Amino acid sequence: PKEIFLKDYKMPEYYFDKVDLNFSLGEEKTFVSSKIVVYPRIEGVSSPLVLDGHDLKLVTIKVNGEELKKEDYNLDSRHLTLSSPPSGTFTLEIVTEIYPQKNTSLEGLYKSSGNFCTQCEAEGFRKITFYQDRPDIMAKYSVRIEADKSLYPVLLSNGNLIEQGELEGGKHYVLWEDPFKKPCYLFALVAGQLESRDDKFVTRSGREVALRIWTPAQDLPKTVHAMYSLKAAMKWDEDVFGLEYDLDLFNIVAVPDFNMGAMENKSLNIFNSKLVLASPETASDADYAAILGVIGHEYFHNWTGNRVTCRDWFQLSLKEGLTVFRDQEFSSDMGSRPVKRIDDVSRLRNYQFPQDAGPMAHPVRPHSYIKMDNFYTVTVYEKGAEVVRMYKTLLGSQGFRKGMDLYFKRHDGQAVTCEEFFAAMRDANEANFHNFLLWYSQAGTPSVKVTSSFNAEAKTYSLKFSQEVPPTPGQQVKEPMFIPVAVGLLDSNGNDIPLTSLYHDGMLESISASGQPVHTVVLQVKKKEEEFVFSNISERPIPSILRGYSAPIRLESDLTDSDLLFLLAHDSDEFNRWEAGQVLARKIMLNLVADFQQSKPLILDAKFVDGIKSMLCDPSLDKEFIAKAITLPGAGEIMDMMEVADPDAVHAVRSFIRKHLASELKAEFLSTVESNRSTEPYVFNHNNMSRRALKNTALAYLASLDDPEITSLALHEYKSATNMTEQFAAMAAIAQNPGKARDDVLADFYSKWENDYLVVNKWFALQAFSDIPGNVENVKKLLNHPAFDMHNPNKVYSLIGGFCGSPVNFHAKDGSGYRFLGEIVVQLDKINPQVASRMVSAFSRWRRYDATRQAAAKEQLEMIMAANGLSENVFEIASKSLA
Ligand code: HT7
Ligand code: ZN
Repeated sequence: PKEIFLKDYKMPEYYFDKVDLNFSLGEEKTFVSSKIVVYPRIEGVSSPLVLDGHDLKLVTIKVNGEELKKEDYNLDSRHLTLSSPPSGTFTLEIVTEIYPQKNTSLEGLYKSSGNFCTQCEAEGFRKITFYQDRPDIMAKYSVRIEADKSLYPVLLSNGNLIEQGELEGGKHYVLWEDPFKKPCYLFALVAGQLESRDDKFVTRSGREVALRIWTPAQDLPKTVHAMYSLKAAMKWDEDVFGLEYDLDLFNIVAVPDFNMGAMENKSLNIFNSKLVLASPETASDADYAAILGVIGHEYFHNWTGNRVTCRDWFQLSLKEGLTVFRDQEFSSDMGSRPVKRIDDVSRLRNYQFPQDAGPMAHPVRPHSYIKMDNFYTVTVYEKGAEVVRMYKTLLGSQGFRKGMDLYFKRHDGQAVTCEEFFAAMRDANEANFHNFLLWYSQAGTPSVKVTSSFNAEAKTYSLKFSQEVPPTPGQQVKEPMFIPVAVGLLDSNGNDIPLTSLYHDGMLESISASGQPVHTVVLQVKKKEEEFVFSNISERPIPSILRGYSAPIRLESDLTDSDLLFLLAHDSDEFNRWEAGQVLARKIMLNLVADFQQSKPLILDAKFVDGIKSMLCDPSLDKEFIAKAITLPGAGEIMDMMEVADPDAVHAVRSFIRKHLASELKAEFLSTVESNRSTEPYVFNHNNMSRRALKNTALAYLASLDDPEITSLALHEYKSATNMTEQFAAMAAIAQNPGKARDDVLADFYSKWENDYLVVNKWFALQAFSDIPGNVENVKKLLNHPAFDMHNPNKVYSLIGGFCGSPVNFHAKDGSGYRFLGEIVVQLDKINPQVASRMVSAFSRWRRYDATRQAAAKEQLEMIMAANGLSENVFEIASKSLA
């Protein structure tokens, strides 16, 4: 397979002006005719025109109306090349034949539950017709679709509906026209038996936009929350960024078979139904929150991605990092900001940090790829969002908004690079961003150490930083990064000390320009070693460093356990309050892991138990915040901090602490469950979600005791639950312990929900993720369950992805978990390479484990590499993992 490099980017030799597509959808085959107005980049210069095409049958090709002969073009398995096209503007007409019914890769045009739909990002359009399939080719499209009327009564594409009518033989047609130029990855087509929930939104300039959410008729009642989310997102983007929707129609279609979450096609967003359909009985609070966030995300792409798009796929974070940042802010404004920040940082630590420390580590803007689909990663998305957040931290809200305004003013209708975004932020604020662009080009999570010292006589308090960016594949030597570190100082009563001035680089700088007291200052750490000295500090403070998690780094400080407990009790920055508890928990867990490995008895520090107790019983705290604060860091996070990851020891320690807390604080947990019951109907709002989150967390702790009294309590909660959040949590609590109660509740749940495939996926995931020893056998059985289907990505993610998330069973020392995944990957790759490559990623950190596990994982990776007809997707991940 060929590796593609950012440094090799070349402007296209030809541009496309107008594209007319004509689809004739059939049961056996589909005909796609395209008529494209082509013009050369340099007038009068003719060079070969290379079109991408994959799995296409070429029927005819014409230039300026004349059919080309075989000798006028060259066709291979991936390209159609016209060696000497006309030197001026010309029309190119191509007819291809494709087979959507056989397309199990779910990219290009395919069928999902009887309906036609498309997925073109990143390079799926080349599976529809021959085209320059690259995002810097932007054109205006018109799309005519004809199909059988009874089978496909609804025919949708981008833009406005211009015309529709009947045809002979029970067929009908529609004509859509999109007035905006777009790259082909934003093209979409949907055809099928669908119905819509209709609503409208009036933009602030008075444009009335028709909103339609399309699903099969029986699912329509479950689209209320999606419609609410869409309208909230439209309003938020106007309020916060002054960005209005630009067409008269916005369609969302929910499909059950989809490789990712959703797709922002211009005015025709296509969604995985998991991220549209919700009712209190079938969807959890987490599902409701995900729907809000993803509907927002795709809608926000209309400006950040569609109106201003990427020059090439290396720039993916230009649209994805920025749009994730925007959806994070949207969700924060709609719910609780600190809780959202905690969730986002946990996700970064649990998934992105390991990627940044492994063989697939790549910069936010990768330097190369074999298969672009493999770079829709947590680094591009989540770390990319952190990079955007840092601009805001450095410039403030108003400065950031000025930068966004300039970005749109300069680049509306263009395909641009990350430098252009950087330049807009810099120029709008006349800012000096030093070497900030390194965040786009250097991979690896920077490690920052900070030490403090207090000088009572001089009334100064110093913070000394030193930073290190670890080597990553292909990047051994790194330069120091520009790191914004938000800092506050607490006095002995736990109050923020007003900060007035500091010495830095031999200069005394004023912190408070307006004379107003400042409690958090953003230090700009730019060198390998750097000191900042606060003046006018009359007592030794406790520092609160990296408030709000102001940069995506690993921070090591000299805070003692009692400092951390103090911050846990008093920090005004809620993120850092939570963080103090997590730092303490991580320290305790790592020490206990060492004890476990040396067969020493496990003893939990009583102060830690007291800290958890006081959080649990503090009525002044937000309940969801308490739920987060009493939840231990994940096993992955702890393994990531070990020299050699030991899943058994981490699992044993985590279980020990959970049981110990449950037995010490049994009365408190019981009263938490009792006092947080409610008989009111389900509402998706922060207060109600917080109550449910705290109750469910307490119940999960209690269930770790494996006590029959608690099992009855959990069963009572399960039976009396009126919503999925509480019903599922109660089932999960019972399912922690093997036995009859577990078997019964799992069977009961399935019989209740067997007709709702999204709920059945939760049931698969719960069983797959279980740490019951030997669970691989149960998962193998579930592969043959009538509700499982390897062709549906959601089912694969639930059952196989869920299994790979279990530290105990996936990493079983006998290699059974690895063997299971190896076999599945080879099978799955034949059906859907994108999904297979996501699954094979579970092996990528195999070198982190002991020799026995390493050998077992390596064997599977080698077996996969040797498989016949391996896809480029899986090849790239497996080969890089072995390198
Ligand atoms: N921009 C969308 C990306 C996407 C995608 C990429 C590769 C393969 C399948 C895909 N489906 C959707 C989603 C988003 O981030 O908004
Ligand atoms: Zn996106």
